[in-house]
Amino acid sequence: METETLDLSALLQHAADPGAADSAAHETILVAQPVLPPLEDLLPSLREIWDSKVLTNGGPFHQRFETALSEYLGVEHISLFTNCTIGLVTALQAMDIQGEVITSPYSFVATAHALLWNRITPKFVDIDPHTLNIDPERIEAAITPSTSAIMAIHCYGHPCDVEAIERIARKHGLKVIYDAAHAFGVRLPTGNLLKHGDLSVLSFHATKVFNTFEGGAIVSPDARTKTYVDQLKNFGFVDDVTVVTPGINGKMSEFNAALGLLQLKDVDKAIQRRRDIDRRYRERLSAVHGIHCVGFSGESNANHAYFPILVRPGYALSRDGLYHALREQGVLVRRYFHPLISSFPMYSHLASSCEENLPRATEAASQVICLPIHPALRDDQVDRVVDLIASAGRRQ
Ligand code: T4K
Repeated sequence: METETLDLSALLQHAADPGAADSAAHETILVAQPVLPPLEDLLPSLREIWDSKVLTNGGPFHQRFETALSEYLGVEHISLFTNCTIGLVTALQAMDIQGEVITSPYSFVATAHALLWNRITPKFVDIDPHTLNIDPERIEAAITPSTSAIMAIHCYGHPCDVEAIERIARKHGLKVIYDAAHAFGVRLPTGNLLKHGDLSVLSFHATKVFNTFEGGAIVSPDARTKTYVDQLKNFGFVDDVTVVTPGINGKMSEFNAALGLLQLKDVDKAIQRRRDIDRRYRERLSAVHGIHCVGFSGESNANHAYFPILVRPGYALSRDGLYHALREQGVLVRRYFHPLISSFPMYSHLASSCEENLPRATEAASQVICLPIHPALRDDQVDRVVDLIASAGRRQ
């Protein structure tokens, strides 16, 4: 994701046994760490899979997980996917999106790549400086006769201004696809976030609030759309001899589905722990001059997928200065989402990629650091991260 190369297995080994590699080193604190059920709890499901030898293609665990997930999320029509990226590529196919799509440059690169894989041109629009989501006020000016959709991201799990986006979409006859990779379990005070737009796409990647190792899902508004999405993720088959559309293989395997079914049991507890960590960071960081916490405290409907801070000019170090200071101490923070997608070579030639068009996204990408947040993170580790940020700021 970022340009530095990570030796993940060495990293994880060090995190599990920090003293083993270097007894003098500080305990490594990862930015994210997956929640896993006790292995024993998964074994009966694995035995069932081994006995039946049904490994994929919509087997019993796939069906059970899909049903359980739709109940948990409060949506009627959901299709499991192998990951969110293939889900995004498929969502664009399902809506027959072509030409130009308005999107945010402040996201993981998969958002825009899904457009390129469909030979769609992204049209980057600046973000709202408070939410870091696409700014609806900038969307209308970016619409051209070639625009067919808006692809908005609920960045860090903070909901987009869905009402405003949908008003614009209706007025101009555009589709809306939400990249909801970060938004598992997020609710709006006014209803279900995942029911907004034409389609929403979730990620169940290892680093997410809810994981199936790899995985994802598309939320559809009605049974007809879900059926089409299901055909698209299965090569376009409707029965064993009929192919109606050039589909892809986006199916979730029985292993991932069995894990997902089990993971649902503890996800609320995991989100609650994230909420406590979020609150602790905010309380303690409020005393550190120049550090701004994105979002706000006590968001009861949030999932606390990430804990982004902005390192502002009032802080004694630059963003990169703090980033390196923390990493030197074993706190493996990340700069999600720096660099902006629009600066990558396959996008930088686009007129909408120029910095003058994206001043707020450019500023956010130059100031952001995502601090560690995951359910296994202890209070003393949170305090250590905050103390390091406070003391690095004082030392200069
Ligand atoms: N849209 C948006 C807005 C997204 O953020 C993403 C993915 C997508 C779409 C596409 O979703 P998927 O197709 O992946 O379902 C990570 C993830 O790979 C990526 O899924 C995620 N967004 C992105 C924001 O971050 P990296 O390169 O930062 O991950 P990595 O391997 O450096 O892991 C971060 C930390 O997590 C490590 O320090 C250790 C820990 N970790 C990671 C893995 C993979 C573990 O403890 N265990 C693990 O298995 O990209």
